[in-house]
Amino acid sequence: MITTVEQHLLKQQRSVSDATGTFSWLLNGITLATKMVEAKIRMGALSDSLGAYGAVNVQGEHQQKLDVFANEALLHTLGLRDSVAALVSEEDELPMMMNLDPERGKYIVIFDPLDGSSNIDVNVNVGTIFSIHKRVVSDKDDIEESILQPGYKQVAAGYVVYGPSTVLVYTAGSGVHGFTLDPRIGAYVLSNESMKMPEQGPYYSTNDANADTWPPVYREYLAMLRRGELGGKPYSARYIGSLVADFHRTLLKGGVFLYPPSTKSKKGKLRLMYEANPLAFIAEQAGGMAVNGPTRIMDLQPAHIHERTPFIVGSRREVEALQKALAEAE
Ligand code: P6P
Repeated sequence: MITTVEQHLLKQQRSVSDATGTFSWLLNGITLATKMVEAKIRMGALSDSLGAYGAVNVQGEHQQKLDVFANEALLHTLGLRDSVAALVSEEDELPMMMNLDPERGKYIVIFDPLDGSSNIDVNVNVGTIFSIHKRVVSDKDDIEESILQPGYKQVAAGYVVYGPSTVLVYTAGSGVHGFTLDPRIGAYVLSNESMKMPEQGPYYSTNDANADTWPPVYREYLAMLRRGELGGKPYSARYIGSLVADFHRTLLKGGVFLYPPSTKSKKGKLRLMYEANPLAFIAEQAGGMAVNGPTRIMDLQPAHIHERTPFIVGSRREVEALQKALAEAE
């Protein structure tokens, strides 16, 4: 008998005291939007949705048509959820205020609607990433305080990787669970319950074209992995250049993904709120680790919604070895 993501979440929700159907209805909005995106991606060049949209987003990136479609799909489906107080999107400069009634607008949803979209035209995996916070109820009820929460306060996080199959991975704080979209019935069906990241993996994943701009300790660390000095065999390299795909492989096979700081960008390239934090939550729930170098990603206090961070995520063995190397290099 199959278990859909909705059934799985409701079963989980029963174990969370103050949870109501509101949260599963919220997640349902996200999964619906990803099915709309998947349908477009699946058509590839046969749909009218490949190529550039002809505008530049807040990140200064040329938007692809699918970036805009994915963003609009999420804004539409989540906009219909009464429980959403505010939405934050990689594609939009400012948060979108929705239901500010503190009695009903209980959640903040933060998302990268289509990460890695430059890969679409070459038929490479792309992904949707989401992070969910509970609204902070305080006397001043400052919605900004509810939006700029550190990652350890997330109530849920997940991603969908669109590839040979379409896979949803999420955590609501009780382990990491994977679902595969069954196109015959249009439902995400449980395929990997309680996913665990291997203690150590065979791969490192990074864009080493940037190696000359990194702090030297990162070059020395990767050379150590290549020589097999962390125990086990010498490492192999895997880099897809699509964060969700590189992360998903690391979750399943183990190893380490790195986007280090560089002289080009001291704070790295990846974004804290809708890339690093949600993937860090999943990594930790699966037994892995996620740091910016010295500091745990989920302990970082965000200063603004699009801030960037160096991002190293993966198996405990590799991340701890990097932190040791950084401490010794100080
Ligand atoms: P680089 C895609 O543009 C992205 O945001 C992530 O999906 C990916 O991990 C990273 O950038 C790749 O960056 O500099 O290696 O091309």
